[in-house]
Parts: sequence; structure tokens; C-alpha cells
Amino acid sequence: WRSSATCKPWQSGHFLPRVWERCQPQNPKAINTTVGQGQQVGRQEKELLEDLETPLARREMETLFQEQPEAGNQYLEDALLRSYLKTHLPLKVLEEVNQDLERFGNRLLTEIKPLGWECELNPPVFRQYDAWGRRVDHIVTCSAWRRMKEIVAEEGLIAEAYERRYSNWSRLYQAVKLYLYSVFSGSFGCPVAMTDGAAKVIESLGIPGSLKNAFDHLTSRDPKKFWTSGQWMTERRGGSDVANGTEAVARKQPDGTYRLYGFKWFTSAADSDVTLTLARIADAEGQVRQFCLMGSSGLSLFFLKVRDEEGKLNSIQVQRLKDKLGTRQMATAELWLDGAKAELISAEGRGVACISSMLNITRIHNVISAVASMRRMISLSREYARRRVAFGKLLKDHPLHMQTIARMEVQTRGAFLLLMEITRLLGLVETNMGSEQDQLLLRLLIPVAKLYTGKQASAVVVEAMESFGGQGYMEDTGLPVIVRDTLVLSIWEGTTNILSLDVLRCLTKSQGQVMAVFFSSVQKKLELASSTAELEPAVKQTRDAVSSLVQFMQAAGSKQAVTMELAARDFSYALARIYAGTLLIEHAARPDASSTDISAARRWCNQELCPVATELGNSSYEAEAAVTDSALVYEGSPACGSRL
Ligand code: UCC
Repeated sequence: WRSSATCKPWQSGHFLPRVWERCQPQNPKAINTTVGQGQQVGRQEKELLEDLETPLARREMETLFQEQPEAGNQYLEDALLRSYLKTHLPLKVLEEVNQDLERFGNRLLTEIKPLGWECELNPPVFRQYDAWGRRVDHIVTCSAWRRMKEIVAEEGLIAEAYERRYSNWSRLYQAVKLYLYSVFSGSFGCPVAMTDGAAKVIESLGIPGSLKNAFDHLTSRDPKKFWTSGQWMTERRGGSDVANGTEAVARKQPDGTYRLYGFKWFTSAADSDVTLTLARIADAEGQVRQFCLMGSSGLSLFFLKVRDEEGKLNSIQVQRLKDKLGTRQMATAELWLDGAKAELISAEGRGVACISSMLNITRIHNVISAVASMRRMISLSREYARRRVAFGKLLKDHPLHMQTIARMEVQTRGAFLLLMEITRLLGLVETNMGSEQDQLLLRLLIPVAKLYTGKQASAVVVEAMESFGGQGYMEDTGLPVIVRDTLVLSIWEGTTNILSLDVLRCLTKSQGQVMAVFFSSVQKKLELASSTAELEPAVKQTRDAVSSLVQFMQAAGSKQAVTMELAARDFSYALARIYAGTLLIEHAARPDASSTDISAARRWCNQELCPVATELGNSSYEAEAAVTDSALVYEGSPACGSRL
């Protein structure tokens, strides 16, 4: 067996055949049991290599074909998470939280992970009629799914954020628990997100008397009392365009309540106890007034219980369950509202503005899931690399394989710090400890983080799946479940383009103030880091990117509106990359930072931090570019050829 040092492809005119030839172990006995750089291998690795040395025929029983990657306590194994908490949390909070997270990490492995898998194996089924032909519209969930609900209450996964025992750090602590929980939740993270969002809406309304009971249930730690909430926003005509797509009508009743009529096309976690939903209020003649017909100004927000005290549906019919690519553990349904009793909870016509605090929370949960999926796939991937032998050595001793995982690691670190930053800001804002600047920054960073991490996660989990070779594609490894359940994250809670446009909206609404706060926050963090010599290149790259972004904004100011629209996605990516780079630099400038913290910051900043500026130079955002885009897309398509 030749060491990798002798295996130099560039010395060969016939790259592939030569590499293959050289990498075939002529004699299994000759497999090197020392790691590339001369380190001794661990006991487990040694056993693995010895096992491979024994000829197949002489092995008593073939116990092992492929070693299963098994990561341990996710909290204990997450160096970045632990160093972040150590850096930011007050000592007393850290001590308490640390103990709880270690315990929770063990519970996840021993109890919650098997439940999550059970949810995958036993997805919900829809039973429309009972044995005697009566319409029951029963969504049957498995016992593991129902147990998940109890665990969410026991662990205070919602309660923690509203009890605020750790003041402004409660939100971050809740987010960390959810981050650890996410991939083992069997998609129960979805109802958790919406429940958190509903509690937030009720809290932001000042917990009115009529909603006090619901708030207590939604934030309860008592499994018997705990309720989950849905978020029924999507109708047939509008997923993104909620304003124009919502047809549901609300009719006022003599007792002041409303009855809702309409069709909800996607209702996630349709087995929830309560929900928030949007509808247009009809006048006394039963008509929806003309000015209310279109646009979000006509939408109002309602709270309703899905079932009555006896468990009967609240004048709701389930049409069918959705057949989804992923998140199959969770029931997503089409629902007819046929006079569902509901309570108006927003001012008339202020439904979208009112539900936006729910959207902001569920978007943060989306970020949590994205980062958690990336982290989990990398953990498994690196464990596998410690056990799997190919071409005579462990995967971890193949530099190209390690480079691939390291690139994913850098992406995940940037995303993780973005997540911590938004939950840190949210904690400050909701305990009245945040400044107006914090509020503005939070408003901007939520859509930025959501859109960016959704895309990152899809790319990273697919890349990580590949690192297991064919095994990554096998259902019973559980890896495809993570991939499937991650792919929805760029769609849920607003697609990448819709959120990019939301970024522009909040720029316009704040008259550019959000950008001033963004730049000043980046600048402050970079200043603090600029004395660390090893970070100089990264600091310079980030400052250059900021200058390019400023230039872009100045240039775009004099262009047509279509320019900003065409640039919206690249612009949002620039914000995400610059801010995440800044956070990585800040983390790497701590006195006790590790060399890997520094490498991560440097590598992140080596990528194109400001994709938008380059594109402006190429005129990709001019009005003519939009015409060319359409021509490119529709070339050869008979339906559109004549129009172009
Ligand atoms: O997918 C769904 C459920 C999935 C399950 C949940 C999983 C969660 C993750 C779990 C992980 C495990 S439910 C469907 C989600 N649908 C969306 O996200 C809709 C996407 N579309 C948008 O976000 C649009 O931008 C709309 C609907 C908000 C645009 O509607 P409008 O009517 O054009 O909105 P405007 O005019 O921009 O905003 C109306 C008001 C404004 O306030 P005022 O009137 O005072 O000026 C906005 O500033 O609402 C305010 N507003 C916001 N405020 C709008 N968005 C926000 C916001 N994000 N934050 C604060």
C-alpha cells in the first residue's frame, strides 16, 4: 500500500485509471493502521481495520457490512454552541442552562429520537366515515406523535420563552433547546413553531381577557393542559399573495362572535387544538364591501378552537390530507370552513399586520430547523468518516472528503451565529431591553436569515447525503427523511423571492433606517475584531463588501423600481453573507477563540460576500434584462413565443 503522498494525480497522464490502480490494496494485511499524518488510530478504528484484514471466508459470521454512524449527545458534541453560550450568557444562567441542556441532550437520544422515527413510520391517516357511515373527519395520529406533544410541554419548549425566568436570555435558551430538538421531533417542530407564533400574537395584543385561557394553554408546561395552534393562511388562490388570495368570509353573529366560511388549502398540523386564520368581514347585508375585496386592507385575523368541548369539529370539514414530499409525520389538510365559530382578534382590516408577529416567530423556527438539519447531517457525516474505509483508509484520512465536510461546516457555523443573533435580539426586544435599532435590525435580519438558511440547508443536506455514498440514499438509514424534511424550509413561511421582496419592503417602510443600523452594527463588530492580526484579511474582505453594497445602493437609487426587484435576491444574499461573516469574525476575535474559529471566519469571508455589486456591473438588473430573462425561459415554448 502506498501512502497518499505517492498518489499524485497530476503526475499522471491518465488520471482516473492510475489513481484506481494505485488505490487498490494489493494485500489487505498491508492496510495502514496509522492515520495520514502519523497519528495513532483509535481503538474502534483499529478494530474496524483489523476486521477488514481478516479474509471473508475465515470470518465466523459477517457481522458488519457498513458501520452505522452514531452521534452522541448533540449538546456536548456541539463545540460552537457551547462556546457561544459560554461567551454570551451570564454565569449563573449558563450554569443552570448547561445542566438542563446536557440532560435534554440525553433525553433526545434515549426517548425523543425513537419517537420521532416512530412518527415517520406511522404517518397520520384520514378517516372520513365511521363504521356506520357517519361523517367523522378524523385525523388519526400515532401514539408517538401524541407523546411528542406532552414532551413539548414537559420541556417547556414554548413556556420558556414566555415565563422569561432568564430575562432577555430566555428566548435564546428556548431557541437552543429547539435547535437540539428539531431533527428528532418527527416534524412536531412545525406545530411547536405555530404555537409559539400564536402565543406571540396573543401576547402582543396584551393578552385580552377572552384569550387569556388560550394563552395559558399554549404556554403551559402541563401536558394535560397544553394546546397547539395552527396557522391557516394559505388558500387556493394565494400562498405567497395572501392579500389577494384570501377568499374566506367572516359573518358577524348577534353575540359578537363570527362564523367563518371558506376553503383553506394548506393547513399544517391540522390536528392542532386552536388556530389563527384570516378572513374578510361581510357587512350587515352579507356582502364583502368593494374596498375589502382585494388587498390585505380587507383582511382581519381570527382565533378559533378546532373542536368543541365534546371533541366535535367546529363546523369544519376535512377534505383530504396532503400527499407531501416530506414532513409526512405531520398532517397537512385541506379544510372547508362551513360556519366555524371564531373570535375577531385584530382591528378590522389589520389582519396581515397582526399576524406578522406570528410570521416572524415561525420564520425564526424555520431558521432553527435549517441550522439543526445542517448540524445533524454534518455530525453523522463526520462520524461516518471515522468508521468507513475506502481505498484502504478511513474516509477521514481522505483530504478531499474532509474538505467537503469542512466547507459544509463553515456554512453551518455562519448560519448558526445568524440564528443566535436574531434570537438574542428578539430576547432584548421582548423584554424591553432592546433599543429602537435592535428592533429595526431584528425586522431586517429575520427574513434575511430565513431566506438564506433555507437555501443553505437544502444544499448542505444534499451534499452531506452524498458523503455516505449509496447508503445516504437508503430510506432505512433515516438520512433521506432529514433531506426531505429540510427541502420544505425554503418554501414554508415565505419562499426565497417573497422574503427577498419583504427585505425591500422593510427598507422602504423604514425609509432606509434598517440599512443604517445594519451598517453601523457591522462596523462596530469589525472594529472590535480589527486588533486580531489573523483576522485582518477577513475584516478587510467584509469591509470591502460593505463598500460594494453601499455603492450598489447609491447606484440603484437612481434606477427604475424593476432594478431593485431584480436585485432583491442577490441583495438579500449580500446582507446574509456580510452579517454572518461579521458574526464569525466577532466570535473568532474572543480571547479564548480556537484556531478553527479563526479558519471558519477566514473561509467564510473568502467567498463572494456581496454578489449584488458584481451583478449590477453586468447590467443584470436593468429593465432589458427582464425581457431577456423571459426570452431565455420561454425560448421554443409555443404559448409564449408570439408575445416576446
Ligand atoms: O406555510 C405556512 C405554515 C407552514 C407551517 C409552519 C412551519 C414553520 C416553520 C417550522 C419549522 C419546523 S403558513 C403560510 C405562510 N405564508 C407566508 O409566509 C406568506 C408569505 N407572504 C408574505 O409574507 C407577504 O409579504 C405578505 C402576505 C405579508 C404581503 O402581504 P401585504 O398585504 O402585501 O403586506 P404589506 O402591505 O407589506 O404589509 C401589511 C402590514 C404592513 O404594516 P402597515 O400596514 O402598518 O404598514 C407591514 O409593515 O403588515 C406589516 N408586515 C410586517 N410587519 C408585513 N410583514 C411583516 C413582517 N414580517 N414583520 C412586521
